[in-house]
Amino acid sequence: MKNTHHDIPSALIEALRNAQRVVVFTGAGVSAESGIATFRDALTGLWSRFDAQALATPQAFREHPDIVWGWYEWRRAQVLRAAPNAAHYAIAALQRHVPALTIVTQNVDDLHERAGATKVVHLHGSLHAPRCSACGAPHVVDDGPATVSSVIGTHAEAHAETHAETRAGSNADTYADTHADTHAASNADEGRRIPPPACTQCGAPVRPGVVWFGESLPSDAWSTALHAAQQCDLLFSIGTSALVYPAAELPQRALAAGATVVQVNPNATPLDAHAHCNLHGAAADIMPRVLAAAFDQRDEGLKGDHAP
Ligand code: BV8
Ligand code: ZN
Repeated sequence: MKNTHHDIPSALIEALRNAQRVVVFTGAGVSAESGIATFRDALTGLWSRFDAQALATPQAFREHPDIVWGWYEWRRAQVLRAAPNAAHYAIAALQRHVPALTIVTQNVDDLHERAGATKVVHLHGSLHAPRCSACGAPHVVDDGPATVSSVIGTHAEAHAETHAETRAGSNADTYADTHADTHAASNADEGRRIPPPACTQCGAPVRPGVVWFGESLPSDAWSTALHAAQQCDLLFSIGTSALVYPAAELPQRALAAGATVVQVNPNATPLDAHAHCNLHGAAADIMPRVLAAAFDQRDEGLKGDHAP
């Protein structure tokens, strides 16, 4: 795609202006500039501290509920302290310009909603929807200040606790951070073991309201996302490594249905070879420029300030 405005290819600007149905498909990278670690980012990614794929499973929760619940509470506390970034706000603004824009996210945070987006489709659930692991009853976690600060261990406590666990040699360490010593020293707010609360209806352990590896996606979320991808004129794939299935199928379904597919990611992914346009950069930098190039200029044109 040639010619640019705000360094955005003019063909993309035209496609977005003319699109009736758009899908914005996001992954952990769209929340990176809000300080939420991505799974695979080599420096800050959660994979490097934990074997996230082992923690994000029903088996890990069955065998080590305190480790898994503590990890999710640590992540939930991070989200409570985070704020939406410019990418979330630009995507929410796009939703107000495009006749039908569906946001489909793999993320379990609520930053799209907090930026003003509506009807966000969560393929992998939410950190804010814990439920009973047995009867499924929704559970409300007390988020008083004491709870949030108790989840974020102090540097010394977390370090001492990790050392004690390591000495105890519990087999849970296969799930805990295998480099706890070094990471605890470099990360004052490392998570800790927290026993999951008991369901107020049946007493079974409460679990995070997310989709774990090996679990099916919520059928209504998946069918809504699949339908939107197959019907859209244009799909943005933003901040995802395109490795987790079946979510990673969505851009492929859009391509197969004849849509224009645009990828926003500072790194290459398997989608690079198939997307019509790869914008290699940070979402918080690129998405505001996409919005400005496509709609601010046309608004200016309408006001007569600048001919489009
Ligand atoms: C299922 C919730 C079936 C928990 C998550 C083929 C078909 C179907 C299934 C499979 C299949 N092959 C393998 C499977 C199994 C598995 C799977 O996909 N495994 C992978 C590892 C190969 N899939 C499943 O198990 C799924 N279930 O298929 O069920 C079934 C059928 C019958 C009966 C039973 C079951 C369930 C998958 C859901 C797992 N749960 N999350 C939690 O969050 O803890 S997925 C988890 O990974 C997160 O949601 C996260 O979103 C995702 C990681 O993906 P990304 O979002 O892309 O994040 P990542 O860190 O990888 O990448 C970030 C990107 O951002 C990078 O590219 C980086 O460059 C970029 N970036 C960084 N900074 C920026 C940026 N981009 C823009 N701006 C920046 N500033
Ligand atoms: Zn219950």
